[in-house]
Amino acid sequence: MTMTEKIIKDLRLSNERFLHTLGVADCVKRLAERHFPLLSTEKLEVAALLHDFTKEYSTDKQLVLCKKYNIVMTDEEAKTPKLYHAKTAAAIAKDTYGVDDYTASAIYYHTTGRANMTDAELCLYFADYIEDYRTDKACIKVREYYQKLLAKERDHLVALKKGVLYSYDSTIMHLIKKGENINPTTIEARNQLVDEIKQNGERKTKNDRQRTGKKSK
Ligand code: DGI
Ligand code: FE
Ligand code: FE
Repeated sequence: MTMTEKIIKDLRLSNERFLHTLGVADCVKRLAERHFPLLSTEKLEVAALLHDFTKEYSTDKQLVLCKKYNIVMTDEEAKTPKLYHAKTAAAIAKDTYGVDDYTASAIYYHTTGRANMTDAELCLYFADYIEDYRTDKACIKVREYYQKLLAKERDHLVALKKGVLYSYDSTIMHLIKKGENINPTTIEARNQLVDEIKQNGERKTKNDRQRTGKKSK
């Protein structure tokens, strides 16, 4: 039995969550092939299959796992049970399935994202948002925005980064509307991408001006 077959057999998820998980596994491979061809798609597929492994566990069961694996949380995170599953799933991925730290970190940050994400973190975070089985409006909008950018941007990495930024904005606005707290990691991640995209744009404009001989204002 391969590792992916074993994980699929071990998953105890509702039908909807199971389909979402398969959707993420498919999407993460496509994202990696497009943007980061050197990444191991096998490892990413394992991360995708495990990313919501504990999502449907009760809060109590999650807390038991947090204790078992010495998962460190800020007081604020501790007040947000929706964030637990990413951390507990990452711990199980390492402990039970021998996933390496680099890959487990993609599971750990798949809900909040973080500033300066690794290539694997970017792929899993975004695949979780835009995979084909996601049908809510916000996800569809992010998916379509990213697809449009792929057609428009010469550098496809810019399309990915802008897509991720749009997803952060969407999540933050959704949480505000619902009167929920916002994890500072997501805010930091959002601000870092805003800076990165701005600097990228300025560098490109400068290079274009140098190529065309046009003076900058
Ligand atoms: O597990 P999934 O449903 O596939 O997706 P996910 O891991 O991105 O979790 C999404 C849920 O997490 C959604 O209900 C919003 C919630 N969430 C994400 N970031 C924050 C958050 N909730 C709070 N309160 N604060 C956050 O920063
Ligand atoms: Fe999740
Ligand atoms: Fe998910």
